[in-house]
Amino acid sequence: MADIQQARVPDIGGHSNVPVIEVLVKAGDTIKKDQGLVTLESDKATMEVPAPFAGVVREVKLKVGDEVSEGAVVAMIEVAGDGADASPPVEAKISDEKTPPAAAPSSAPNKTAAPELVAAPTTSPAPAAVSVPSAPATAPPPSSARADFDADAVLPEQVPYASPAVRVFARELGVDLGQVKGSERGGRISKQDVQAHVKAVMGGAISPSTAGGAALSGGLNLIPWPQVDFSKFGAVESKPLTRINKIAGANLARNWAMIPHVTQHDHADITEMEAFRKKLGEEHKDVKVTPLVFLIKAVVAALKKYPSFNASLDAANENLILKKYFHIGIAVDTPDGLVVPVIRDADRKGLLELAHELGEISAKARDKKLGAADMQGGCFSISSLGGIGGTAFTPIINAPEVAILGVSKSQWQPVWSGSEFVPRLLLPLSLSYDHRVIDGAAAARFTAYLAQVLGDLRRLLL
Ligand code: CAO
Repeated sequence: MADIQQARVPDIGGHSNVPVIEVLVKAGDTIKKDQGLVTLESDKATMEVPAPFAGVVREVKLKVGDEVSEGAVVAMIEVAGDGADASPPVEAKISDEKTPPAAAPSSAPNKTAAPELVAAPTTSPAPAAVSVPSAPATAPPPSSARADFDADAVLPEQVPYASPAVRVFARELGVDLGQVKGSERGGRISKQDVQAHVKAVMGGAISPSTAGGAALSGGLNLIPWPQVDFSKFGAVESKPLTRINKIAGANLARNWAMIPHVTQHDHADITEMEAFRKKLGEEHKDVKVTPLVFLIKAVVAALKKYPSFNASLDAANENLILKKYFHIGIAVDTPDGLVVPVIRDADRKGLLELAHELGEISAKARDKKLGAADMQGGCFSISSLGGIGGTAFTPIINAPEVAILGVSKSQWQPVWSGSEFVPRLLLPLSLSYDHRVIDGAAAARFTAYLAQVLGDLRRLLL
C-alpha cells in the first residue's frame, strides 16, 4: 500500500502567517529528500521548506499567497523506500552527527526593509513531517531527521546550489552563481557569499574577467576603493550604519550601477491645485492632504496613458512585463534610513483615502512597523523632498521598476502670461527613467502630461 505522508512547515522561528511566495513542486514530481517544496517569506527572511523525505508528490496543499505557520501541511508525499535519499553519499553531505535536527537558520542577518530594496537572506529550516494517522506504522515521522543537504541530488548537475531567493538576488546583480563559492552546508551559496563575491570583484581581489557575471565581465574594471586612515588627519568617530542604511545602500548602488539613468526635469503649475488642496484641508481636519496625494493620482493617470512606465524588464531583459495594476511606492525618510512602502491600487482610491493611507504608512515606516508585504509589488515610486526644499534632484530607480518621480519644493515664480508677469506656484518634477526601456521623448511626454494633469485636475476625470 502506498505510504503517503504529510510534509509540514517546520519550526520557523516562531513566525506565523508567513506568506508562500513560491511553490517549487507539483503533483507527480519525483523529489529528493531535502528538495525545496515551497518558499516562504517572512518580514525577516526567505525560507525554503525542504522535503522531509524522498518520494513522489501526490498533492500540493499550498499556493502562492497562502499564509502559513508551523505545522501547516505543505504537500502529500508518497514516500519512496524509507524516505531517505537513495543516492550514494557525496561530499556535500557534510552535516556531522552533532548537528541539531532543526537546522539553524543561516547566519544571514534579518531583513527589515522592502524586498524591492532588499534581497532577502535565506534560512533553511529543518524538514518537518507528521504522519497521516492512517499511514502504516512502518513510516516513522522523520521530524527528527537531520537536515542533510545533498546538492548533487537536489539540483541537476552543474547547477550551483542556492535557494531561489539567492538565485534571484544573483541574477539581479548579474552574478554567475557558477563562479561563487558556497560557504554553507553542502556548498550551498548564501546571499552573503554572493555579496562577498561582488565585493571581491569590486575591490580588485578577483579580476572581472574571471568573475563570471554578465554585468561584471562587462567591464566595471575599477581600481580598488581608497583605504584611508582618517584619524591621521584629525579627530574622527566611527558610527555604524543602520541595517536599513546598509540594505538600502546596497540596492541603490546596484540600481545606479546597472540601470542607465537619465533624469528629465520639468515643472507643473499647481496654483489652482494648491487652492483646492487648501480648501480640502479646511474641510477635512482629520487628515493631512499634502501635494503628494495629488501627485499619486496624476502619476496613475500618466501610467495609464504611457503603459511602458508601468512595467519591468523580465529576468532575461528580453521582454517588458506590462502591469495592469497601479501600486505606487512612496520613499519615506525614517531615522534609520530610507524605506519604500507601497500604496496598492492607487487608481481605485480617492484623494482623501490616499491621504489617510499615506499618513498611516509614513507613521508605520517611522515606527518601524512595516512588514515585507507593505513594501512589495510596487510599479512606480515617488520620492518627495518637497516638504524639505531643493529645486531638482536625480532620484535612483527602484529596480525592477523602470522609472521614479522626484518632487522638489514648489515655489511662487513670475510667469509670463503673454501680456504680463503673473505669480504662479510651480512644482519641480524630476523623472529618472531606465533608458533601456524608455526613450527621452517618451519621458518628456510623460512629465509634460503629469504637469498638464497637475495644472488642471479635471483631466483626472478623462
Ligand atoms: N512643495 C511645497 N511644500 C510641500 C511639498 C512640495 N512639493 N510637499 C509637501 N509639502 C509640504 C506639506 O504640504 C507639508 O506642509 P504643512 O505641514 O504646512 O501642511 C510639509 O511640506 C511637510 O510635508 P510632509 O513631508 O509631512 O508630507 P508629504 O506628504 O509631502 O510627504 C513623506 C510624506 C513620507 C513622503 C515625507 O515625509 C518623506 O519622508 N519625504 C522624504 C522622502 C525621501 O527621503 N526621498 C529621498 C529618497 S532618495 O534618498
